[in-house]
Amino acid sequence: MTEEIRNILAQFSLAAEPVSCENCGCGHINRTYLVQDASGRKYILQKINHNTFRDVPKLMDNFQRITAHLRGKNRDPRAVLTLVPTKDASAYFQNETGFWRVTDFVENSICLQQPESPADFYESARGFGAFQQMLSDFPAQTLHETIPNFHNTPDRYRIFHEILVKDPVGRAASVQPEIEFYLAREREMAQLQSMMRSGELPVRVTHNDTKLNNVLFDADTRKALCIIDLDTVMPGLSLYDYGDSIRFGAATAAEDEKNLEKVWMSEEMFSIYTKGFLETCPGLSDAEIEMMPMGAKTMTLECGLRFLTDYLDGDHYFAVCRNDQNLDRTRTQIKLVQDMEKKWLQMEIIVQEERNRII
Ligand code: ADP
Ligand code: GN1
Ligand code: MG
Repeated sequence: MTEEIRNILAQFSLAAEPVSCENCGCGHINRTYLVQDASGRKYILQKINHNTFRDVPKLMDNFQRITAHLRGKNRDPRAVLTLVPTKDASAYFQNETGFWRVTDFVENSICLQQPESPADFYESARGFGAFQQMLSDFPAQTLHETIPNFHNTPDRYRIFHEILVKDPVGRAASVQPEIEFYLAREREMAQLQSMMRSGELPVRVTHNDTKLNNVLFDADTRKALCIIDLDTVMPGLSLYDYGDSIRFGAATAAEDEKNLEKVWMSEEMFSIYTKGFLETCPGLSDAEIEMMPMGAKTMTLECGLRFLTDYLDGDHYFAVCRNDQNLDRTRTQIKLVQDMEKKWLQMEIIVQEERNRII
């Protein structure tokens, strides 16, 4: 354990002296460590990415209010993230390097990078659907926007155009087909935002980052146990959560897979996730359900656009551990969108079938 980490942990009310601290998880944004103390209790220490989240006090205010609300609806303490306060009762500690927080490690849980079976993906859908349902009576407008315009796809295009014009690291010429792909779909990708503005799609409290590795499963029952990574919980559309899960978990290969022949969207996974989400989130409107295929496509396209923008900008936003990783990520997302376009009619039929099954 480094001296810095030891000093940071000394600020928090751990049950006993910390004895070990190691890197943990595969998140692209925060730095995450698994800590153990002399009593054997485990914790998660995180350095919150201050470049991504500009107002950490407000973010932590959201975190505390959301977890308090969820705690009122769950009997199992492991089902909701629990903050460990600092010795002066703050939710986070700030030093010269940034902002730090500690939560209890969720014991006897597993975190998957890809579903190992359709049942895993179904359980994740039930976890995220229930999360949204439990927050349906939380006043969305009182939450801070931790990243303004996070899923405003037209605004993501605006930033893309800006970077494209600047081409700061001279990469644009080498990725013309990818750039063309996104430009060709710019108009269509404004649909969710315009339906939100017109009131056709309701604003809810949403998680906004519903990758499979942001839900912990119970190691014994393999059921969804705890939704984590709450930094982006803010007002949004249900389709952001539904769509982002499909983008990640219905893909047949890793987000940065180089061999695109291995990458497509599994209809079986699409179907099972839709079923789990509809079952646990009964308050969805007809328009929200009808737009589910569009939610999946928009979130997949937007994420790929963000990877490409970051690649053109010189890889500053998403953590990378090798050259061209953001470009590989872009290409898998393009392949997924192309596959969804081919399977569009089937996706619409699956959504209708799953909905009819529930009614
Ligand atoms: P990021 O924003 O970087 O994705 P996360 O909050 O998702 O950060 O944490 C990264 C990883 O750390 C998770 O995918 C999970 O494996 C692990 N993790 C985070 N919090 C906990 C927790 N309370 N208990 C167990 N594992 C956790
Ligand atoms: C980031 O933090 P993490 O790894 O769960 C990103 C998401 C992207 C995702 C792509 C705050 O999620 O929006 O969809 O990477 N989070 C943020 O893997 O930008
Ligand atoms: Mg995460």
